Amino acid sequence: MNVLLVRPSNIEVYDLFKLKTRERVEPPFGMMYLAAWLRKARPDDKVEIWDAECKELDYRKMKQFDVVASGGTTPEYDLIAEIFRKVKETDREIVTVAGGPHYSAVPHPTPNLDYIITGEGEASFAELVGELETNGSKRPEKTEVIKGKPVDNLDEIPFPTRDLVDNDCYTYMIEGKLQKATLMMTSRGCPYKCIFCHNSKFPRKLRFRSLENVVGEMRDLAKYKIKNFLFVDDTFTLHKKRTMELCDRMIKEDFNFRWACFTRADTISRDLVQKMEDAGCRELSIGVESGNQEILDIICKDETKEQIRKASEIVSKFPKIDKRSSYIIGHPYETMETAMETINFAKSLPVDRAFFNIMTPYPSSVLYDMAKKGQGIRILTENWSEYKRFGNCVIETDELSRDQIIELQKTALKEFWTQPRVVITHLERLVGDDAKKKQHAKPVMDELHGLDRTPPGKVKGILGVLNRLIGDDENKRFYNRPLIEALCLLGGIPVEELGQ
Ligand code: B12
Ligand code: SF4
Repeated sequence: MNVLLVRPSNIEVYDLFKLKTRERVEPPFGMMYLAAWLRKARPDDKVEIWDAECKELDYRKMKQFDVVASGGTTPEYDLIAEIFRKVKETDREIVTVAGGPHYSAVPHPTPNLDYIITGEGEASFAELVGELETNGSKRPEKTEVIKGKPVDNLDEIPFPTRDLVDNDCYTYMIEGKLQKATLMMTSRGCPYKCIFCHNSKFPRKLRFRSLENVVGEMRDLAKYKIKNFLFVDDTFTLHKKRTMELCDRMIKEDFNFRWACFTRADTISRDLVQKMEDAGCRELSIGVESGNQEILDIICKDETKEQIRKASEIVSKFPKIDKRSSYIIGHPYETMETAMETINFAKSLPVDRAFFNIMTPYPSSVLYDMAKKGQGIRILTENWSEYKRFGNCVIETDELSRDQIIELQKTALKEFWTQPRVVITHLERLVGDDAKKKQHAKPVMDELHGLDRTPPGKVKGILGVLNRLIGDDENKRFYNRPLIEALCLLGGIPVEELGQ
């Protein structure tokens, strides 16, 4: 059988960012796993992956395939539906299959779609391709839904098919530079049930790959000249001993990778972060979500503000690691006061980069069910393409309107990023050891020292210095983008005026 896996071009998902550019492109990882299993289960099949993020799709060439499959997240839904429409327009006989997080949550029959596989797709997709071969690619009258069977022993899944994609297309911001990078996943599942997350409604059984298997995949990365990656485990540091052992192996093998990961505050300890830094960790993302303990309890974060503060203090001692903390505005029962508590909590932590998302009730979460019932939060639209967390809002809470939530996101950006200490840290990073740059930035930094707030009247001057230090270095511009946007907001300057 000839099988094609297609990843949509999802740049449109990011349209609502002011700057309409993406700073990174991740590989179509789920599809690379599907292809890996298919090759193992059915070595005689021909399988290809086309990634519209890297290369425009050529629908005429699709005629050569028996099966075309695609999938993705909720805001990608319309893009995927359009792919299936065009596939069927090209040739109705091609069998279409969808999967991934959105279709798992909303497996509704759809025109142009023959099959949906929910959950982890590897084994069931290969099985379906086998059945299609046996029955001569017979298509069902109406979309048929198949429940995916997860693979228990993750070591049985071959490494994702990096040979089927153009690895040079994929990048990640590491050490302030956009670099060639890939994704790695050492475990599946998460024992927590934060109500806004996929895991709250569709928990995956927690499974770990053996360290030998993970290290084997890392050795394999040399073939593709890949030196950087993002671990996409839900919580990379879930089991401290295992994480320490993995880092020890990475150090012993002398891999010299630079990598990023997601974690939870309650899994952080000094010795662990030290080991991670030694093994090449250069970015740590912590989901803080809220600065109000009652809200943290409502969303089932299962964490205290104290734990978050302690973890932030620990990671602040590791200068090589970029700390990303993320917050959400628009939780169920959120009020102006609780949202401001979140903003002030973020400001009080010793972190210099914070990201504020607007709560979005993805249909794969318990939050969606609460929002449908109006439990402290309500859904305003089910137009899935609007389900993005930046600059758009599809909800209101009992106390906050949609517009107030959008405004609060801007307030958060402005309040956090224009703190003099945050501005100074970013200026210092741009200056580095360069004496000339230091001299140029010194007057502005001196003016900010000791202040609680950046005076709006100083914004133009700071932006001038920032722009000069950044010059035409796109990496530096991306890295400092939130700071630039926040300063523009504070100074009442349209971002577009800066020519970005
Ligand atoms: C890395 C990541 C990102 C990266 C890159 C994603 C990418 N590769 O394009 C970034 C940061 C850009 C990102 C952005 C967003 N993300 Co994200 N992301 C993830 C994360 C952490 C890992 C994804 C991954 O590689 N998983 C590993 C692979 C193996 O799993 P998988 O992709 O799910 O694939 C398996 C199955 O889904 C299925 N499958 C997948 N595709 C297909 C196709 C077919 C045909 C079949 C049969 C089966 C199938 O089989 C695969 C193998 O088992 C997941 C959480 C998670 N742990 O999975 C969230 C997750 C996918 N993201 C999510 C969300 C909400 C978003 C955003 C919408 C958030 C936003 N900013 O607005 C955006 C959307 C961007 C987009 N392009 O769609 C949600 C999706 C929920 C939903 N209902 O859609 C998740 C599940 C997080 C969560 N826990 O809720 N994300
Ligand atoms: S948000 Fe993170 S900790 Fe919470 S359930 Fe999802 S993956 Fe687990």
